[in-house]
Amino acid sequence: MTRSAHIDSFAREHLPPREQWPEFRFDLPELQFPEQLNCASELLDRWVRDGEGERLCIQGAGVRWTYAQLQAQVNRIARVLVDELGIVPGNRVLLRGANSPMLAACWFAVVKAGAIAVGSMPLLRAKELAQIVNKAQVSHALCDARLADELASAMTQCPTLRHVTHFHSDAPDALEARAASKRSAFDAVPTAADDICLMAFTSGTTGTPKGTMHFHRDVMAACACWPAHVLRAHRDDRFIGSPPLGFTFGLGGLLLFPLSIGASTVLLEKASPDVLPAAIEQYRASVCFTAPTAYRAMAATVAGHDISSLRKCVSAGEALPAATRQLWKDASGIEMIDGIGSTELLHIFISHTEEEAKPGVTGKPVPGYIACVLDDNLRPVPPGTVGRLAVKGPTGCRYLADERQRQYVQDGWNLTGDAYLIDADGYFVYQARTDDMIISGGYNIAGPEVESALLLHPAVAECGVIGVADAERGQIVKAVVVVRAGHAATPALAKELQDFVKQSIAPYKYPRAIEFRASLPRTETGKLQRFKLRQEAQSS
Ligand code: 3UK
Repeated sequence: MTRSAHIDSFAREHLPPREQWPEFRFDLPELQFPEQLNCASELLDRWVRDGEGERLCIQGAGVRWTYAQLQAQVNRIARVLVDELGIVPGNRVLLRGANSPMLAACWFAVVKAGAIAVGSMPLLRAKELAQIVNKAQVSHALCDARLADELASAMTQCPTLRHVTHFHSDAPDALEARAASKRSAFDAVPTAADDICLMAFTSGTTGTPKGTMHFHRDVMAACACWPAHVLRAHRDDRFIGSPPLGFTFGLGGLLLFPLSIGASTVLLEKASPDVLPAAIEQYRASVCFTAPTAYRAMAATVAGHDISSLRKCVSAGEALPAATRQLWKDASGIEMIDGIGSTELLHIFISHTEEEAKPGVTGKPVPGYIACVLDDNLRPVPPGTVGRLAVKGPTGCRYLADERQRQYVQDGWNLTGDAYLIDADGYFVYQARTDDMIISGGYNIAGPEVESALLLHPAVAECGVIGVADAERGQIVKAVVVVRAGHAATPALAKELQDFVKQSIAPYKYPRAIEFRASLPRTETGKLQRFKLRQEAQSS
């Protein structure tokens, strides 16, 4: 066994007890990893070593780096971390900034130096930052100078955080200036395959953030499964998209996966649906990662742009409604790849290739993973029956010192909190988050199914469906609807929408209440916050 390279053993000591780990499976030949593995070195240094250093690697924020240039920058930053900031293997380093080449270089420098990269979302406020920093006992932060204030105010409540270094700054003590004076050679710390390299926090809807911990091996496993077997991009592809690198959807899709095949990536600070089509045109991007609502919004605007370079589009984070798949196909000619992933499992574990796409369903287990649908006693349910989604594979949930480990992992299965069924063809069909199922008049109703039905109506731009308390039925189905420009939010439209739903799905599922709004509450990762809609319905 290769010994851990971690000198600071905090993360290892706070892994869940072994008996609470999920079962890990390494069923594919490509999932056999050496005992000593540094994923930063595997993903980056390998190309330079193999004579591919001149390949384009990363673009954005006015930067265009080859693999060799990114490696040189990473090595200089790693020298600053180790020689000046005193980082030792196993230390937790907070990374904070909008997506950019420099943020990516910081991620690689931290991991190459054997430390642990702790991602954060740019919009987090001091209170949330302090929760993460304290939970992970973060000692150092690398922070975009423009986001310095919120971290500075968090620091007053963060005794472990000793060093904050800013980047994207001309200041003499900024990371750029310090790195510029360093040598561009740095040997990766020879970490063990099961040393932790990454902590990703997931907020959920209630309670304090949960920190998931991933090994160097997990990063390589994520690259070996979904990207190789489902996405099937090639080395001349240019990746682009919106999810932040602090969200594992973005970290994988926009950084780890392109580098794992020697392709290039475009990291944009702003990649909202109003600017993404122009960026695709400008960079001639070919593989796009974003959320279902963004594809829906872009479907209306891409006509004005040359997006002919685009050949693969990935949707994740939320269920992809059939109507959105069709709208995007009509607008771009591209059949989307949908995939469900989670922070706990690092990336996508159920998905489908373009050829296997089936509207309204997520797909089948990605090679390397197995999945099933279980009842409340963790017994498999027959096809067509709704139950709890359960997954096993080479990656899985290990929360940092958290009692909620016992909820996510039971009997060796990762239970994602999603209600699913398996259809007659073996496809996994998303129903709702388990907590979001609506029970009305004795029927179980999945809000997203009603949303999908509403989204087929031309007047509906976006919608969210929840259950609200009702004396007679327990709950009734309520739809909160944002109308498309040019349509009036009238009682007549509400009636029309109700009739429209009754015609496409079982009539008992129709929304008995409809409210029109200008926008819906969403997380920074684009997820609809149904709990907020519920809270608002309760208090009104
Ligand atoms: C939901 C989906 C239906 C589902 C993520 C890709 O979203 C990611 O991670 P999170 O931890 O949330 C996980 C939960 O989000 N979900 C995600 N994708 C889909 N539901 N269809 C989908 N395609 O409830 C899941 O349990 O924020 C997604 C890659 C990495 C990720 N971290």
